[in-house]
Amino acid sequence: MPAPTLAQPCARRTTCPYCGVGCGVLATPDGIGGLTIKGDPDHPANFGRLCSKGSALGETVTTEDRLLYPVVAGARSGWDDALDLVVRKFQDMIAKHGPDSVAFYVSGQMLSEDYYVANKLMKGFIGSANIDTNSRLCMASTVAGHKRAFGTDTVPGQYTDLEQADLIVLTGSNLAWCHPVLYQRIVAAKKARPQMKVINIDPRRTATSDIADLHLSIRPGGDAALFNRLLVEIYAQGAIDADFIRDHVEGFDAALATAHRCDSAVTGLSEADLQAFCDLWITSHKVVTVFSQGVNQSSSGSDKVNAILNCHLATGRIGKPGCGPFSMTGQPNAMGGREVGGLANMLACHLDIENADHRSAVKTFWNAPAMPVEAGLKAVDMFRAVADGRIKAIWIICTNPVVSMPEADAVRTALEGCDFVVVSDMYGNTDTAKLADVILPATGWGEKDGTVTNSERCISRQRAILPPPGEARHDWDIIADVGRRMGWASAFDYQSPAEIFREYAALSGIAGQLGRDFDISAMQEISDSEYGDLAPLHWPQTAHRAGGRFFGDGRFFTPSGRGRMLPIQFRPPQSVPSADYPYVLNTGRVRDHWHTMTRTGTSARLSQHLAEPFIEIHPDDAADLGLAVADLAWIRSPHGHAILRVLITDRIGRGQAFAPMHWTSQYASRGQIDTLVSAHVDPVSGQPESKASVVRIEKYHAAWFGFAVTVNRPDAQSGYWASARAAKGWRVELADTETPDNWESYATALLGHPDAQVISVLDPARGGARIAMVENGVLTGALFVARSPVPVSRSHLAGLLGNAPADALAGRPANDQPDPGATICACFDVGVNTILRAIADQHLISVEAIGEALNAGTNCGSCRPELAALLASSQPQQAAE
Ligand SMILES: Nc1nc2c(c(=O)[nH]1)N[C@H]1C(S)=C(S)[C@@H](COP(=O)(O)OP(=O)(O)OC[C@H]3O[C@@H](n4cnc5c(=O)[nH]c(N)nc54)[C@H](O)[C@@H]3O)O[C@H]1N2
Ligand SMILES: Nc1nc2c(c(=O)[nH]1)N[C@H]1C(S)=C(S)[C@@H](COP(=O)(O)OP(=O)(O)OC[C@H]3O[C@@H](n4cnc5c(=O)[nH]c(N)nc54)[C@H](O)[C@@H]3O)O[C@H]1N2
Ligand code: SF4
Ligand SMILES: [Mo]
Repeated sequence: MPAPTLAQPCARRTTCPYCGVGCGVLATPDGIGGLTIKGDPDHPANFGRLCSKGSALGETVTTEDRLLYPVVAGARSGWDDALDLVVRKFQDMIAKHGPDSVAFYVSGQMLSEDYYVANKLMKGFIGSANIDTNSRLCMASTVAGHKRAFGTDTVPGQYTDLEQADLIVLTGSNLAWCHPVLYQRIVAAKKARPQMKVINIDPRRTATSDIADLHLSIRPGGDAALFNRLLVEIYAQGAIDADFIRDHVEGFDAALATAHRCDSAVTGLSEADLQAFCDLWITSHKVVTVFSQGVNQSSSGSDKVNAILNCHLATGRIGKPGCGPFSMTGQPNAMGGREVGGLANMLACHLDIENADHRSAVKTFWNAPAMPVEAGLKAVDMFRAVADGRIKAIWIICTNPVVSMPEADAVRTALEGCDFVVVSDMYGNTDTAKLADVILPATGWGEKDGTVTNSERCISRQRAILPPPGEARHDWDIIADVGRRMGWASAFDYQSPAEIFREYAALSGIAGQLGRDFDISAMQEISDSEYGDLAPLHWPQTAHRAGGRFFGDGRFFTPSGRGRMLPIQFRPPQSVPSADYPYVLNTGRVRDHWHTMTRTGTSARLSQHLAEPFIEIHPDDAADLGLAVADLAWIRSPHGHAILRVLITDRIGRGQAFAPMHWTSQYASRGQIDTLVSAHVDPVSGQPESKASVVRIEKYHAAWFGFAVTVNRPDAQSGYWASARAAKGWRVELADTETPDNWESYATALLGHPDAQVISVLDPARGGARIAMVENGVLTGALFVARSPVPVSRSHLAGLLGNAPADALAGRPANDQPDPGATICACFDVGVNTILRAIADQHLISVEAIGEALNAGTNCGSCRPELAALLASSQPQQAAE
């Protein structure tokens, strides 16, 4: 571990902008506009570790493609004109149709200060509760579950519980890829204490399963039934904590009776697996149940959460070292957004919109002219209201709903038909920004100042290190400016995020007096310089208390002060497979991309791990569908269609499929997965069921397949294409059902090198073509075409860009130069073939040995689960490329 000193004299401490682990980062300007990045050894989330995404942050602060000035109706504008237009349009709508005719759709990636100001403007001043956030797609079921059980939305424990537990149950969480540093903390803890056990519950096997002593391939949606079964077993085996229940819990009898009536066969798990799970849970005294989107993104998400919480309440395994339910937050400030009241059904500081005392306290504190009395529209309903014209103006900040909302094509149509759409983003070319009347350039990570709260309630500073590019402004500043222009000068007269933070901390003190848990009033008089230097700390922060766990003392925030167990009935996913749509489509994340790829897509290193949108299907299903390795397939649902590369694997069950959520129209012709996903929601939380839609899969009958590399961004027009950054340019996969007349002119249009010397080898009889573009003696582009997926070495060709074109048309390295294959270790750029060769030639038998031989896995460690899988595979996998 690095020494706990700053690595370089001018390194600044900040926080990673990706996942909810909330790692501390040391960022040092490199003098040429970029940053060098290291993990902060003193941050309590990561103690110096970073994953592949965090390590690559320096590459993503490029100003390429950034939006540098406001855009109105497609043309450059000044800030005054743009903001005056926003104000005029919003005021017009409000005057004509009332405050509920406008809406804000915001994001768990805004800093708490940005978020607080947006919420204040909408709820206190515009007077509507129509502000909702992408956290509705992410955490809403957990929020609802926590509030039902605890009377408040609180994560009871802290990260050290993961290290102290005897058993960690990971359900609906691919921690190895989505919270990699926490995963590594668990790996290290398990190594130090081999008696520690891990259970992974996920319909498919993932990188996370590698650490599991038991993997349960649960039927999609089965979690509530599984935890109901556990509750029954807990009771049957006498493992309840009778004192804790008597003194601190209500609803036990009803919860148990309902659980008794639930049939655990719906989990699809064998009796032996069910029993093994229950026995291990019951006999391990310190249990942490980690849950994430496999639980939340379900039409029974809130019930799944409460089924889990029931088991922890019944055993008193909550809020004690090594014990508790642990919801992993996704976004860097998903938790902060919950604290500032970003959801349409909440007020700031864990106060409730539907509670008259809470409303009036906030109204008085803000000196607010108007406060809504009931919850606003939740994300899915909000975009439906845009579609049917109830909402006539919407401001979308820091999120890309045309890609990330279910039934995404309907969201697109809704925004196309909306009278007035404003988008604040770092980039002007996102699928959502392209539909905006006004695009406002926002500063991004590395340029802005504020706070975020991670999964364990730790508040950390993000700090500005680089200057804003062009005319970009901070989100809080843009929103406050609109508030002032709307006539509320003093309420939005903020000069700095520190000032906003003080106000927010003061409001939390009032919330504390009203009996709420979120109280950081100890910081309400923090000075600008103290705020500047603020070290990470856990809430609450009051005169009496600093951080710590909740509920171990049996005190809850319900009216009775007791924790509530709920009777939970199993409900299957809403979409039911049929003859037309026989497969259940599960969706989620890959290791090196972040959501809609606006930032990770700019990094060549992060784009090499999985360079193309894909769909995992079982080998037997592939055989039924006539699909072979590397074929393309049409995926159709009742809502839309996509074309994806087929990845045949027994990690996934029969009848199921899995596809990543990341690809957008910037990177693929038809890779947007949310066009397929149904907008069924959980009735309590309003969270969409993003993990269980139904689809049909059919072979895409390509007349030809192609692969190209180019130093320019490719202008792909074919029926299928997917592009990714490479070190010196781009790589692009291609296919179409029609064959172009002339490959050379096709290549010129695609690769855009009109003056290049063209070297080509054409084989019309076999439908093949190999074309290289050479300018000034170096390779600037190459295209390979064949009737079946082209078997050239992607990484080798991408590496030839900008070099002498000697053997480019061979498509493979010469015999004396081995082909590294697809990147596994992003930090040291080590490919799968290199690793497989080293395992075979050097008889490597451990991940550590691979590290010694090749460096792979020795920096961020994100690829260690894949290295383990490569070691474990008795038949080394065929390289993905
Ligand atoms: N690399 C990377 N990391 C990220 C992100 C990213 O975009 N990229 N995004 C961040 C965000 S915002 C979030 S919310 C988190 C999400 O983090 P996770 O929730 O860990 O990630 P997902 O891949 O969405 O889904 C987790 C798993 O749920 C499984 N699953 C599906 N249905 C069920 C079910 O019915 N029951 C159970 N038990 N499991 C099921 C899926 O197969 C999947 O493996 O990741 C955060 N971290
Ligand atoms: N099918 C399916 N769909 C899903 C999910 C799934 O598992 N499956 N997961 C859901 C979940 S959990 C989540 S969290 C969402 C995420 O979905 P989104 O929030 O739509 O995804 P991002 O790509 O993170 O979008 C953030 C946007 O904000 C911009 N941005 C970045 N920083 C800033 C900033 O400081 N200010 C401003 N104004 N803009 C900024 C980025 O360029 C980007 O356009 O997706 C959801 N959708
Ligand atoms: S685990 Fe990775 S993505 Fe998450 S906060 Fe840490 S460095 Fe960032
Ligand atoms: Mo999320």
